[in-house]
Amino acid sequence: MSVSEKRLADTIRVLAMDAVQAANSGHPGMPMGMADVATVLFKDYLKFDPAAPKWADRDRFVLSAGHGSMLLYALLHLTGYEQPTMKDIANFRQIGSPCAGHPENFEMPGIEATTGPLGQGLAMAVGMAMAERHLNATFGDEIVDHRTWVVAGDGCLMEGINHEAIGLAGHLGLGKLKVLWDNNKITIDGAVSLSSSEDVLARYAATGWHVVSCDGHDFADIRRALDEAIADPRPSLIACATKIGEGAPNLAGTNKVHGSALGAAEVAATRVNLGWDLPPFELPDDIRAAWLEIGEGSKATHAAWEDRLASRDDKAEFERRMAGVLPAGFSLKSYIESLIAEPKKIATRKASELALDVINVQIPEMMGGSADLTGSNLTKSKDQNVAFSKADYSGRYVYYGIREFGMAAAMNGLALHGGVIPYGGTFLVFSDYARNAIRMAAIQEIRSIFVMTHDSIGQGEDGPTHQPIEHVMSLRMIPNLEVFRPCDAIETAECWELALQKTDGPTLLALTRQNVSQLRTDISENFSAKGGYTLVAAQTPKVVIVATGSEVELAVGAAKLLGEQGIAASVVSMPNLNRFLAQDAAYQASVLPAGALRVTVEAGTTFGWQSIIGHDGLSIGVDTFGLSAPGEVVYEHFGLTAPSITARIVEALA
Ligand SMILES: Cc1ncc(C[n+]2csc(CCOP(=O)(O)OP(=O)(O)O)c2C)c(N)n1
Ligand SMILES: [Mg+2]
Repeated sequence: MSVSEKRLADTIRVLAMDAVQAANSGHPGMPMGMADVATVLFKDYLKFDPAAPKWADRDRFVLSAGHGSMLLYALLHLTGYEQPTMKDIANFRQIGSPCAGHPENFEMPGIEATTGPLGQGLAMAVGMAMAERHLNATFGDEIVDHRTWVVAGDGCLMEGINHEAIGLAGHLGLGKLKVLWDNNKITIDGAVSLSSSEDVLARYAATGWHVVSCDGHDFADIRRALDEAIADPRPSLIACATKIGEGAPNLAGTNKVHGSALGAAEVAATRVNLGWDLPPFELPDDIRAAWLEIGEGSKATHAAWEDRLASRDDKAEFERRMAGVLPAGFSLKSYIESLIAEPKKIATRKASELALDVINVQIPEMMGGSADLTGSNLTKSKDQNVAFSKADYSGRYVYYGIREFGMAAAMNGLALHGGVIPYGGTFLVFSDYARNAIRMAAIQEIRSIFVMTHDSIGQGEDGPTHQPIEHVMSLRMIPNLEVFRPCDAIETAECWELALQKTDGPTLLALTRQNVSQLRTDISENFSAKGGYTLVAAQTPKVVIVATGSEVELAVGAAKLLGEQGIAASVVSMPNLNRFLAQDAAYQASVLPAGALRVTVEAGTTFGWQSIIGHDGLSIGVDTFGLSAPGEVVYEHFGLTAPSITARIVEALA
């Protein structure tokens, strides 16, 4: 190769600088600072094939410092991915260009994860590295043996989630996880020293990581550090000392290059400094050819891998799992029939466990876990008797520890990697801790399944800190997140089935701690799929009571009491409000007939139920924090009993 590494790296610098300048928006400093490290990584270490961006055994590359998105766009373009084109890069941050402000996994192949919320890229990479080890243990070195590389900034390491993520990775001994830290000592406000004086390397070392430092602008030294990292069996933090905005003669090393265009004068000065005389978005032939050659670097490795896969008996099974397709014949039908034969009065968390017992034997790629609440979330199925651990990566149950955010982000990484279907539990009230990862699952259109138990004041004695109030409704506001609150064992099985079938987004199951009666008798179809349906019909009802989860039983009781008073009331179970609101008007009208008083009952905020009751209905719920007492007592206190609900309805009708 005739082009120097410096020149290859400068290509990234110039593209990043010019794209940000054209958009007059973006972050040139990070790509310019990490250009040398990225060049070495892509040239000599990363296993990738731009012609086959979904190649299952490729190394994963996660740009955790997502604000430096131009680094990734430049690399994808230069190494020969179909996208982005130079035109896309010239339209950086504009509508229609896949080169969005931060990398978005659905925009183009080669972007492994959507990043930008600092710290989460690295935390998702932990999940990817877990998936790699699990599939390696299942299918062997021959077809699964790759690394997960991360570029992270000071911000990624400072975020709280970093503690959770590296604790998990260190404990699990994820030696194929290699983090390149852009150690430039600058963040937005200025020097890192303004806000931080911790010994990052000591922290990582204390967590079971291998740490090594290098000069991020010295190609030989970068190679030395990468070689050392690869040789070490532990996950590695490679601290790359860099200068933010390297190449910009006046602004490099300052926070001014973090997040704004360099400006015409500094762009011109940088061109002079780098000896770059071409106009923006034009590349010399020799540089273009050299970068494309780098893109071809793993071609032979990829071809050999395809040959190995082709000769394997388990090829179809491996490909099925990686494609995220459920096993042929997967069904919960006979389990649901068994519930009809023998109805169960159990908590929906227990119903979820029973469903998982049936699901996990049929779907070997299910990977469960809990943030230290296994016995409460009931997330561990009978066949999950081997924990996923350093000693045995074939295990299908993850003890995530008390790391809700870390767990949710790792689950997203597992889902992004593919080949496994992650689910994990905690108390619903702590969904707040995990919330941004839940949101990121929704943005990334991935199948992470969040099992959130103790879903209301019914939680009882632990009191207001542990009793969700606003949670279910606020989670419903996240686009592309399916939120289910099933009312009994049958609906719980239906909701699990829907969660598994949803391949382009996450699902959250809100499940009770307390027992609920089995209410469903008609199992002719998965009624939960419609979001809401008439559970108890009434002839020309005067009242329609819409309820979710544990309150459906109360609604059924209230409807009965109303009937005794000559007031016809139907009951609608609504495990998924958004799904119901997405049904056509005719279906909605059939469930909510005009003229009937609409009442909603949910042991949580009444905010948001206006979408069902309109201006003249009645919403019964809990709009304050809960209180510590046995669950039934708390329900009673808040008027959530069949007689109280009945009285409120009679009053509203008067
Ligand atoms: C969770 C989160 N908080 C805040 C931000 C806003 N933000 C983007 S970059 C940045 C500073 C990051 O510093 P560093 O990682 O050192 O990046 P550098 O300036 O070196 O490029 C901040 C605060 C964010 N993207 N995500
Ligand atoms: Mg920095």
